[in-house]
Amino acid sequence: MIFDNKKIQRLKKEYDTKGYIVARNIFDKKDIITAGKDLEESFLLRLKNFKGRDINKTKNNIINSVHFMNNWRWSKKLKNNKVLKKISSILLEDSIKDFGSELFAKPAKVGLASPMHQDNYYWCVDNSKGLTIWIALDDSNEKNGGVFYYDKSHHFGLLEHAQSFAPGSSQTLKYPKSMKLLKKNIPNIKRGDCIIHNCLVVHGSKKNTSRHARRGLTIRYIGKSSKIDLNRKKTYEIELKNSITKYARV
Ligand SMILES: O=C(O)CCC(=O)C(=O)O
Repeated sequence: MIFDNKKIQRLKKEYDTKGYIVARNIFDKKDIITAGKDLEESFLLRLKNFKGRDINKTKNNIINSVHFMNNWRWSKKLKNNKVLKKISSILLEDSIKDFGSELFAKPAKVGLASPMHQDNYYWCVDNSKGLTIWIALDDSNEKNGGVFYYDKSHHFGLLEHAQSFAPGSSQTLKYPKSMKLLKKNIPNIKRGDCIIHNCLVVHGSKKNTSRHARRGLTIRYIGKSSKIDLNRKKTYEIELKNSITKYARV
């Protein structure tokens, strides 16, 4: 796909309207396959015995999510994609600042759900200029717990959240029924495609009960002019601590 200015402006319009877009064929498929192999055969193996709040496992001890992927060489490589950087800056209407990288590995049969949420409830970015680039390391769709979105939900601003007690996704919307007003969509995407979503759009994913893994690597950017609201961050950290303590007891 060619991402000329006209195409990018069209994507921006869609992003502003819906809160997310799908960008296909940004990466070389071969690179994504190599990255996926490196993840399984090297990076995740090294984390096997890692303990701490930044990694979450299923009940049978398979890694479900990793919240510090910045050091993985493939995160660095994929993050360097010039087209992605240009699109991100245009969508944010600002220069971009790196805001970390995560893995949602969602293994076959046992992959955990992510309750519906807005990323900015976790991030606490004061001006809400933030986005996530969700890169599909496997095909992702309704059958294997693909990410769902509520179209236009970013227009609601930051919504109230409550503790979810789900490992790796501690927060969820306090009033989920409010989303019934909106259209729910699960983009059907192929390995190497990506979804770019606004940090205020409501999204989540169901369990993966299929025979196929559904690995998504996220790269996140905020605006250069953005600051972290430290009071809100403090509240969130307390909620997270409570959630982890309670989860550890069950
Ligand atoms: O990959 C998933 O299942 C959830 C992703 C997510 O919540 C996010 O990228 O913020």
